[in-house]
Amino acid sequence: MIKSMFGLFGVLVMLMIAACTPQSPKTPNVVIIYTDDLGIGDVSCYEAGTLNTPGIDKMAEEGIRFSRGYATAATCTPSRYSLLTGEYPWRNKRAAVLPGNAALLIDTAAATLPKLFKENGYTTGVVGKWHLGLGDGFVNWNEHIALGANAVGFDYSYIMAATNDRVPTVYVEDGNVVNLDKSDPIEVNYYKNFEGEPTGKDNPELLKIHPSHGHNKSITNGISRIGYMKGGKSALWVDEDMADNFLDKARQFVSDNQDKPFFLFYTLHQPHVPRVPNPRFAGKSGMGPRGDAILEADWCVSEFLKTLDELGLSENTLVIFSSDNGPVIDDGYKDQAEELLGDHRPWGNLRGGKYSLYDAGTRVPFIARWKGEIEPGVSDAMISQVDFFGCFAQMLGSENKGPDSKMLLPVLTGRSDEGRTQYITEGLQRKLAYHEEGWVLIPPYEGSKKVPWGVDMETGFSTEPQLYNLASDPAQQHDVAAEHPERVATMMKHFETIRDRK
Ligand code: NG6
Ligand code: CA
Repeated sequence: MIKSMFGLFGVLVMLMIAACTPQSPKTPNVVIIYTDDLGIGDVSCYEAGTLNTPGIDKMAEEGIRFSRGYATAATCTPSRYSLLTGEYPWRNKRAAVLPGNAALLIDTAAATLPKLFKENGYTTGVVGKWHLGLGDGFVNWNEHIALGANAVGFDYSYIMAATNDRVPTVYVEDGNVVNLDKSDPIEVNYYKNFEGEPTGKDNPELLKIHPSHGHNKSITNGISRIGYMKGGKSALWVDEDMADNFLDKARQFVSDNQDKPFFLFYTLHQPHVPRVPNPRFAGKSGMGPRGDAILEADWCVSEFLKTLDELGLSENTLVIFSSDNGPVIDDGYKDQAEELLGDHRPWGNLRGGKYSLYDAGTRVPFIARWKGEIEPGVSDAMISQVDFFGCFAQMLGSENKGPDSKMLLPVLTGRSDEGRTQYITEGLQRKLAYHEEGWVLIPPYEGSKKVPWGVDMETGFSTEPQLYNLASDPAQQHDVAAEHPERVATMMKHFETIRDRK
């Protein structure tokens, strides 16, 4: 009797100790799959467009789909900057769409998301589009480039320097141009062509895809780009193979690191221009290359997730899917995106798109899947990519998270609906919109109401303040600023306080 009472007592003591000991933080693998210019209506589980994306939809069925998930900006570089630093992009003067020869944007001394993972024993990798600068502003592509992804926290990097429409059109692996023949050195210039080199402008007969605006400089693979480039023939990429290539590298990274925790930032180039999917996808969407490129991206997502399954990693890997900014139809090449769009609505039921301060500029597909941990469903809580840093700091028990990031792990994993109540998005020319409790205020701005080059898109600028109730008017059809002067004034104050915070 005494013995069994002791036994019971022992069990109670053990239970009490277990209850008091802080739970050791969970350390799943983390993968962020990031598309380029994919709209909220381009993904069929968001129920707006007419394209079918079964791979992404399946991921959403197995995870949590956010109806109010945001990028920080309506263009690429600023959104990526925030995702990796936890800081709003407009706090950094250089965080604008960068040319392919721009210096590394992120300070090597700054705290970053990959560094957070690294400090916690993870192996970190980035595969795909970078667009955050390389080198010191005078990069020599023919030597090792030390200042790059690896200098801001990634153990492994296999990237394109900027975008698929900007030179240099080569891959860079851990700071070295892949397949470079040193006897044919690469030179890059964003102002002046190299003597004797053809351009899209002067040699349209060499092109298989023609520009509609801009994009008429150096030619790679029959496609003229932004910027001039010479040499590096053996290293030039083939656009049709890009998706397969990045997918292979992403899978390889996972397979190489399957026995230890890893963080992978897998950044797809689709459906950014030039839209050149593999011939396997040509004609599959009936919407021309833009739709086909999205189907290709969808296939990449499902193939990648299959790899996690095959390696038995799906229960131990938190996968996030999102996009760097909203959709655009004609972004510089004559690829029939406009003509073949039909009833498809890449922006869903929202207003605007890429470059715009209206909501489709930054409200993007946003899904998180962690089999066995995240209960499948839909969340209407507001969450941003700038919060990833905070979420993972919380997961790993770290205080450091970047200045504008919020610790929203319970929201990301579907355990709470208490998302953001305040948020700032960036449109063109560093102009900002302020969200608060389901309302959005666009302060007055001078400037063109339309994107001032060939893109058919509203900037969102107006010389009068605009106020929309996103809860009742998600399509932003009714500007109610005149009816709510007090709300406009209060929101303006709150906006300025956050904006001017040091
Ligand atoms: C614009 C390009 C556009 C795209 C964009 C960046 C022209 C006329 N337009 O300047 O095609 O490259 O920059 O897109 O050059 S992003 O998704 O990387 O932000
Ligand atoms: Ca983009």
